[in-house]
Amino acid sequence: MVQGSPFVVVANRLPVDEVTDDTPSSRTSGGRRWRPSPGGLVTALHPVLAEHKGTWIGWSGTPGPAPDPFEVDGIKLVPMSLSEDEVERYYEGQSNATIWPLYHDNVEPPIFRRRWRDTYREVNRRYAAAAAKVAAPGATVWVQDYQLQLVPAMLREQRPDLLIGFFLHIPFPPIELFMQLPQRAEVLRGLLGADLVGFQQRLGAQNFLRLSKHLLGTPYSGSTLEYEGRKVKAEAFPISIDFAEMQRLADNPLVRERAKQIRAELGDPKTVILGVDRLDYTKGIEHRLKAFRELLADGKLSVPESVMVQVATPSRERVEHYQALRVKVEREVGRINGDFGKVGVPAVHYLHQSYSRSELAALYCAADVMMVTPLRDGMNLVAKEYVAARAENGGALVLSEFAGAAGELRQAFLCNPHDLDGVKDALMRAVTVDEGEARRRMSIMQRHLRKHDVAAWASEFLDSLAEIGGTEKNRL
Ligand code: ADQ
Repeated sequence: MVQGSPFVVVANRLPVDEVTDDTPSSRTSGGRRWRPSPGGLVTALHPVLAEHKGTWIGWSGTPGPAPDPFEVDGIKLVPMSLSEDEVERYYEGQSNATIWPLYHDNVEPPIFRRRWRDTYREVNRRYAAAAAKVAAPGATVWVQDYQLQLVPAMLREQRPDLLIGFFLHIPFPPIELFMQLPQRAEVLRGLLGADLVGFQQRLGAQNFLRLSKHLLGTPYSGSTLEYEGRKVKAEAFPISIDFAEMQRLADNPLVRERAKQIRAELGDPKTVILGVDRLDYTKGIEHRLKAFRELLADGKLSVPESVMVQVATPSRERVEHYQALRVKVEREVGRINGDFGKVGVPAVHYLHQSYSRSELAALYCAADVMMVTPLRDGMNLVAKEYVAARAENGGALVLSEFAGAAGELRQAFLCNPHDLDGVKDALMRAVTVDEGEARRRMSIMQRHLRKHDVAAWASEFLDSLAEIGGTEKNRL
C-alpha cells in the first residue's frame, strides 16, 4: 500500500449492481458491467468520497470470486468476495434470520445457529482486513449496519491509528432482547471498537449505553462511555432522504403526466391509498391490508371509489420467514379482491416488483393517502419520500408510531399498527381530512425534511466523528 484512502466506507454491499445489458450508465471492469445503484447513502456520501478520493468496500451482490477494484464516478470500489455458503450463513442466516428479527422486537422468532455466527465472524474479519489495507494513516473509516458489527473492533486491533465510525440503520433493541443473542458480548465489543456509534433514534443510543453498563460494567455519562481506556460516543443521527432529488422528480412534467395516467389506469378513483415496502414482516403489510378489508366490510370505504395499491419489493427471497410472508400477503390480497373487487376493478393492486425512482415518484404523486405501518422500523425512508413528493398538493400520511420517522413527522396520522381499530381510525381520518388541513400538515413536514436531508445527516455524523478525533476537519 503506497498511499491509501483518507476516507473509507465499509458496507455489506457496494453502491453498484452488476448488469448484463449495455445500459448507457453502465461501466465495465474486468469484463463485467456495473451500474450505480441509486440510494440515499451513496448520494449523501458521494461528495465526501469524491473530494477525498474515498474508497467504498462491499460485496458486489454476486457469489463467487470478487472482481478487481474499479472506479465509478470518481469513487474507488473494492469488491469483497462471498461464496455461496457465506451468502447463506453470514448474510441470509446470521444477518437476516438472527439479528434482523431480534433487533426488530422479535416480531418473528430469531433463529440461532452456531455455524452462521462463525461465518459472520469470518466475513467480518475479511471486511476489516480489507479496510485496514486501503485506509491511509489516520484515515476516517465509516462502517455501516448490522451485517458488520464486529468490524470496528477488528479494525481497531489492526489499525489503532484510524478514526472509526459505525452507523446502525436498524433499531438497537432493549437489554432484555439483546441478551438473547448467544454472541452478545462479542457483538457489543465489536461495536465498542468504534469512536462513534450512531443510531437512528435516541432510544437506540440509550439502549446501547445501558447495555454496555449491564453486560460489561462500562461506566457512562451523557452519551459518552469509557471502554478500555478510550472514550466511545453513542448518539442518534436520524437518517433522511435526498429531499431535493425527490422534489425535482415530483415536479417533472413527465412524472406528473405519469401520475395522472396511473390514476386513470386505476379507474380514476376518488381515493388512491398507497403502500410501498420491501416485502418484509417488519413492515406491517398484513396489518394494513386487514384494516382496509375491514373498512370495506364496514361499508366505510367502497370500491371503485377507493382503491389500494401495494408495492411489495422482492426481498431476501431465500429466507424462510420471507417466503411464508409472501404467501400470507398474497392470500390476503386474493381474499380482499375476491370479496370486494369488481370486474376490471380490483380493490387491491398488488405489485411484487422493483421500480425506477421516477416511477416511484409518480406513484407518490398519484396517491391521496400513503400508508406506512411498520411494527418496528429504524427510520423508514418511504414515509419521508412521500412527503417530499407532495409539492403543493396535500395528501395524507398514515404512519406507525414504531417507525423512527414518527419522531420527526409529527403531522402524520400516527397509529399503533397492533391496534387494528386505531389503524382503521387513522386511515379514515387521512381519507377524510380536508384539503387545507392536509396541505398545512404536509408543508410543516416538508419544511423539516428540506433542512434535515441526507446530506445534513452525513455531515452531522462525520463532523461529530471529526470532533472526537480531536483535530476537527484535518483528519478528513
Ligand atoms: P429498508 O428497510 O429497506 O431500509 P426504507 O427506509 O423504507 O426501508 O427504504 C427503502 C428504500 O427502497 C426507499 O428509498 C424506497 O424508495 C426504495 N424502494 C422501496 N420499494 C421499492 C421498489 N419497488 N422499487 C424501487 N425502490 C423501492 C433500512 C431500514 C430503515 C432505514 C433505512 C435507511 O430498515 O428503517 O430507514 O435502512 O437507514
